[in-house]
Amino acid sequence: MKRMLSGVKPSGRLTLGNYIGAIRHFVSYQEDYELFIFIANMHAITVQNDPQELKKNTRDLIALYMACGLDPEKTTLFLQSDLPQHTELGWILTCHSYMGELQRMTQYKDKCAKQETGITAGLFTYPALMAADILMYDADYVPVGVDQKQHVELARNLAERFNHRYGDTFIVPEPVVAEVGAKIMSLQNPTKKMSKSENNPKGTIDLLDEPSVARKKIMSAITDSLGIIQYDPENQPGLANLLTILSSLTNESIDSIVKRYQGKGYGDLKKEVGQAVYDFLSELQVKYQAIIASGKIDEIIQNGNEKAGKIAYKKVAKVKRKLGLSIQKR
Ligand code: ATP
Ligand code: LTN
Repeated sequence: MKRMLSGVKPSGRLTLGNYIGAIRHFVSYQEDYELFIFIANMHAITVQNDPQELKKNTRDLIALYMACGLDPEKTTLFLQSDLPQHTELGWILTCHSYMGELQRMTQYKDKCAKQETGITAGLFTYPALMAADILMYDADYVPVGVDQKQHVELARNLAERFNHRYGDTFIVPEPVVAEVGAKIMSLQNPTKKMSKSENNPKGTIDLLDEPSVARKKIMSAITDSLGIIQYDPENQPGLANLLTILSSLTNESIDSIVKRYQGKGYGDLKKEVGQAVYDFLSELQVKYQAIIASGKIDEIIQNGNEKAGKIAYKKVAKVKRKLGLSIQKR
């Protein structure tokens, strides 16, 4: 069975973008792959965090992973910060990354453009840590939203570079980016990604939003004045975003939705999207509450940590031998 790995940062409340672009795919892959899904909390501290909030977001993320359908019996769910090998391998790969390579990462460039002060060195080097997360487990595939593809490509380059210098050590992973929903846009600014750390509550649907509030956000989503229902992300990005959300939540193709809406208005479409979001969130939140109430989160993470930890321990030991960091004779 091929191995697949991915993670999400607990950098805020999970959004519908995280679900559509990432988590729903994880769920569909767990039958056919050996799946490792983790909470990338060492990535969350690349920006300043309130410790209580980070804890809450982390527990919520675990519960939401499961509420979305990840089954700890099938998938290894673990917490990055509990396994020190991630930062260890992260450092080693930082030492194999070039400044120019990291400077080219668009996510870093975007963050630089937005918040000119307070950019940490961690924010700059985090793709090397992400590469460590991936290469540690010999993942064949890495499902991500389109914004993360470049980081997986860096992981590929680092794996090849390392293998070339020291002999076969890492599997060269492949990014898997879905065709529909790889980039859900802000409802208020549809040329920008819907993002959990962005402070624009009207543009973002949180998975823990009150369903009726989420429906209102859809009803007031920015569209355009053309008045024609068609899928044209370039000229009608807001409308394309709504079509993508509906298609992702109902599994009806965008083409078929567009056909159904010939001669109808944006208001009708918004109503249907709003209802789909309302139904989805209502059902998800019932499951989320049950998981929180079950008190099983700690045990699930401990089990996942144990399983992942064994692999991580072996991999870092191998890397250290290859690099000449271990001096014991074997
Ligand atoms: P942040 O705002 O803190 O950068 P984020 O909301 O962008 O966070 P991440 O933790 O970086 O979320 O991403 C987790 C996964 O969700 C990644 O695979 C990412 O590509 C995907 N993802 C995030 N936002 C979206 C979006 N708007 N549309 C589709 N996929 C998304
Ligand atoms: N950097 C990613 C989260 C992440 C990840 C990973 C995703 C960290 N390590 C390994 C896939 C594989 C993000 O910000 N979304």
